[in-house]
Amino acid sequence: MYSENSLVLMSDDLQSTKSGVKTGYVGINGHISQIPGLSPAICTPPEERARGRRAGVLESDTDYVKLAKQGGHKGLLWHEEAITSKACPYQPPDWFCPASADNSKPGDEKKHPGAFQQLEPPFGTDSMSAWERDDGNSNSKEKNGDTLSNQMEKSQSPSQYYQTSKFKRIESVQVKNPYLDDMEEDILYHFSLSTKTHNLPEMFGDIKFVCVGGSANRMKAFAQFIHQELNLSGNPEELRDICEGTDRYCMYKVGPVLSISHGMGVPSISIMLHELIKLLHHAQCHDVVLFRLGTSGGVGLAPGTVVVTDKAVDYAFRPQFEQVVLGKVITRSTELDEGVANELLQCSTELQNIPTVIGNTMCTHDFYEGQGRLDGALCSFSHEEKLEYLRKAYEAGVRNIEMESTVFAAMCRVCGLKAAVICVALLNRFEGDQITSSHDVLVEYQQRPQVLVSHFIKKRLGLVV
Ligand code: R2B
Ligand code: URA
Repeated sequence: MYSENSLVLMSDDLQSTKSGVKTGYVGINGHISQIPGLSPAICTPPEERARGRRAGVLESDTDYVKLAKQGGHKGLLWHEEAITSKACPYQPPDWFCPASADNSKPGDEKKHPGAFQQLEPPFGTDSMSAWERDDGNSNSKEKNGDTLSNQMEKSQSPSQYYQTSKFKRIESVQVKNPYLDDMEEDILYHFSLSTKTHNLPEMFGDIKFVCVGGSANRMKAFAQFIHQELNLSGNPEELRDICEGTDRYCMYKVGPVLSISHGMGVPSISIMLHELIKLLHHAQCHDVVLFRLGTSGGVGLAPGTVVVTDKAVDYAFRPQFEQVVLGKVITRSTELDEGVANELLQCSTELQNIPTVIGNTMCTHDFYEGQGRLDGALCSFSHEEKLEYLRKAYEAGVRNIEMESTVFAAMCRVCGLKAAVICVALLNRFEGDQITSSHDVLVEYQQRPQVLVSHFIKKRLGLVV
C-alpha cells in the first residue's frame, strides 16, 4: 500500500528522458490530482463502501461530492504494478524527505528529538515586531535553527543545501490553537471540506507547494499550466475544483501542487489562510512552501517587472501586520523566507523575459486612497503629496504595492511555513494610477510569476537542472 510512503516521491513519479532530463511528475496511477472524483480516470467506489458511511449523501450530489462525503475511496493511493514499470525506489532529494530515508510521520516526535517546536499558547509569542526579534529578545529556540539554516542557505546552492542538510528537521505545519485538538470535527466552511467528511491526509498529504492568487480564473489557469509543466498525464481541461461546493474560493490539486484563489484584500486572504493552514495540518503535510502569485503597482519599476518580496511592509513601511483580537491590536512580524526568495531570483536569471527584482512590498487595505491614487471616487490629497508618499516608500525599499502580502507573510511565519510573494508590476505608480496596458499585455504580465514559480517547482522536483 502506498500510504506509508505517500509523502515521498517514488521512482516512477518522475519520467526520465534518454538524456536523463526528468520530464514529468506522474501522479498515482497516472491520475492528475489523486483526489477522488477529480480525475477522469478514477472510478467510482465499490457499492459496499458507499453504503453504511455517513448519512447525508444526496442523490442530487455530484459524483465528487458523493465520494467526498464518504471520505474518498480506499485504494486511491495504491500503486498498481501493472501500470508502474519498476518498483525500485526513487531517491528523492533531501529536501523532499529531510529526515533521510525514514518515512515516519511528522507527528512521531520520539524519532526526531528536537525536530518539533513546542506549541506556544495562542497569541503568546507572535506579538513581537521583526526589530524586537532581531534585537535578540526572542526566547524561541526556532531562532537558532532559522539562523543556522539561513546561513547554510546563504553559503550554498539549493542542491548543495539539500544534499548536506541530513540533519535538517521536518518542517511541520504548526497551527497555534490548542482548541483545535479537542474538536471532534473541523469544518473548513469556506472550502466546503471537513475532517469528518473528507480524508484530508489521503487527499492532500503529498502537497509540497501551495500557490495562491487573487483571481479564481488565474488560479485555474495556473493549475492547468503547472499540469503541463510537470508533464502529468490526463487532460488539464478536466481538472476539477475541489471547492466546488462553495464559490468563495477555488482549489485545484495537481500532483504535489495546490492552486487556490484568495480574492482581494487582507480579510479575504486571511480567511482562506486560516482554513488552508488547518487543512495542511490535518493532512499532516510537511516541508510545504507557499507562494502568493499576484499583481501589483510598481514603485519606480517598469511595467512587467516581477517583484519577489523581501519584506512585506505596512502603510508606514514597517515589516509588521496588525491584527485586532478581542479589541486589542496584536502585531505580527512579516518576514518571509530569504532562502526561497533568493532561489526565485536565481530562477529568474535562468528564464527569458522575466525581469525580476527583490524588494519590499507595501500592503494596503485599499486600492485607491490607500495606495495614493488620484483616480478613486474619493481623493483628499494633491498630486504632489501622492508623489512625496511614493518617494518615501521607494526610499524605504518599497518596489511594489498590493493588498495581501503582510497577512500572508505573518500567518505563514507564525505557523512555520516557508513563504514567498511574487507579484508582477502592472504599471509604474510614479507615472500614473490607471492601468492602461492592453488586455493581452496584462495577461502576459500575469503569467510571469506563474512561469517563475513553475520553474522553481520543477527545479525542486528535479525535473530541470
Ligand atoms: C493586487 O491586485 C488586486 C487589486 O486589483 C489586489 O488583490 C492585489 O493585491
Ligand atoms: N494591484 C494593486 O493592489 N495595485 C495596483 O496598482 C495594481 C494591482
